[in-house]
Amino acid sequence: MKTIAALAVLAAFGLVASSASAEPIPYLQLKAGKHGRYKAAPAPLQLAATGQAVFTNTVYDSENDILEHPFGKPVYENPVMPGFYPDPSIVRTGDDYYLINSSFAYYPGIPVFHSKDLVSWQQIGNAIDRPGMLDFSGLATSRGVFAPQISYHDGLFWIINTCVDCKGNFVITAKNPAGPWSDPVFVDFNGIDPSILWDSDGKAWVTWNDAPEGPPLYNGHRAIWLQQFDPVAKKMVGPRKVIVNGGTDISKKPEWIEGPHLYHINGAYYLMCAEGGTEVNHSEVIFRSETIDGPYVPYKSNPILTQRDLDPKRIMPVASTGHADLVQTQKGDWFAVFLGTQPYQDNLFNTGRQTFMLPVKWQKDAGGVSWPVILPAGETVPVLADLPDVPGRLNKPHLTGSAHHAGYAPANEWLHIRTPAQPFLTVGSAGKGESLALKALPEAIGDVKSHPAFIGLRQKHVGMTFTTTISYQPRGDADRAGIVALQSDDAYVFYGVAHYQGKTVLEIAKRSGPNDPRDGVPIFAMPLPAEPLTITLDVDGGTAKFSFGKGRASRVVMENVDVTNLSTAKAGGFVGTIVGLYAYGQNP
Ligand code: 6LW
Repeated sequence: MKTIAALAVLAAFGLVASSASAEPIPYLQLKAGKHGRYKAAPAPLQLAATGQAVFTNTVYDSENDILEHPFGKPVYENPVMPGFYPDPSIVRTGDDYYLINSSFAYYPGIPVFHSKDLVSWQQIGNAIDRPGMLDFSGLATSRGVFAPQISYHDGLFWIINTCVDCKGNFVITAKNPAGPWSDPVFVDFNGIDPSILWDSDGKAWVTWNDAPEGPPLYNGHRAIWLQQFDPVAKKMVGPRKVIVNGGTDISKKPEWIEGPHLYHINGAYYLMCAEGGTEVNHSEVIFRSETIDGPYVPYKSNPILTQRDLDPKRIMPVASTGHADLVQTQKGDWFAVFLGTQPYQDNLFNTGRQTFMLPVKWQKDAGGVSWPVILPAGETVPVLADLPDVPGRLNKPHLTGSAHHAGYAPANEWLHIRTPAQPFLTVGSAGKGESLALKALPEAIGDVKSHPAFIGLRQKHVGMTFTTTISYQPRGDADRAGIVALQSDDAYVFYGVAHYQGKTVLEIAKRSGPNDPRDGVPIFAMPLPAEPLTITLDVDGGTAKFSFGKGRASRVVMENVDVTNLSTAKAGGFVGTIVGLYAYGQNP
């Protein structure tokens, strides 16, 4: 691997830094819209020549390893939502399905999706889309909003959720799931993963995961709690009670019972939970009770979903499946959405936990009692499954193995690291294309207290290309602007324009842990070849290639660079890689 010392050698490329681009470009200033933070407003603005990084021709492409699709009949592909979309929760009203996910400390938070056919999901908004709703300041990327649940009752959509390390459990409501959502009302209980059951007698009940009564007996000893909820006062009422202690069999020390969802189906209460922790031992289990407050009896054939017993060396594995939610179609069929991962090697994955979906079969036990089963023991999650039989079904295969974005559309998919403290993005047009101008704030990725000038998209597949044309003039040594692929403030890759010993350079830097410098360890630098400069990051599983220039004139500067620092196994946490644009300047 080349080091920063290679600078001088690479100067032999004969490539010299040019000065900043001279032509100012007319921009449209964007103002906060109804549901998004940025929406076009027709006020032209001249960009300041300094302190801004201007990105044009920004394109994201990604794909999974190629599958042979036997298209005998219409199928859909799993994951239905590739990329960092964990802890899915789903609800149906009439012919419309809505789904939400965890988004942790990214902003806007809690993406909201709509579907008519249960397989193609369009993002219609973000439930946390006003900076005043929740403040993610100072939170690591895997804190913030964990495992939200969406439900519908009496003309209103509800989300109940936890803001971890930022005030705890809260509810928000909306008439339209696209928004606007109400400001959070915090509710009085500790723990995480709350979920509401709107019971047929008009009562509402909340289940959640918290510490057990008394001291935990072993590591991972948790409990599922139940309490009534008053939706008018938005307060918990009556006694709270542990309905599952530890998990399916406390004598076996089950770990991390969590993500509870309670359903009232055919006169019985079914409590579905994740068990085993959200890594390779993850699973989904089911309990049943005749009455709301128990006793909740575990299914004898639990778990009803897991991949933990399968050969880890299987081809193209789906792993760590669990944390499911159920939905019933208009025709009465049941489906489960759940999270899973797609390791490219040895449980390494950079894409985070993704949303999968499978049909649910009801299985009768020896006593004639019915239980929902998502996947029989020992079976692998099928990558292809039959399209759900719903009125909105389109009779063609629905494939999710590739993705493409050009420019800033759709705006609601772009994420900030934490709630932005000030606007820094201007979206405008440059020539025929779109330009994204980032004010180079003195807020650094790598510093958890920062609100960096960064916008990014989820890496959705094992192979990804991100390219942009950048115009930026750094003015001091820490100044930089370019592409960042990020798993956390401690684990990221930077590729772009930086400043090194008084020179403007094209740099690659990697941060692989909290002990690495804030701006990462530079692994490559050369004098800036030209400006504006087109730079491309290609990721294939755990390795990356870095190049610049366009078409035939493009040049590879480094390849086979290890980017497993972006994997969950190495970086830790609950999120997935976000790739995007970053600008930092000490003197904006
Ligand atoms: C979530 C827990 C889990 O709160 O991971 O997979 C935690 N399940 O239920 C973070 O997503």
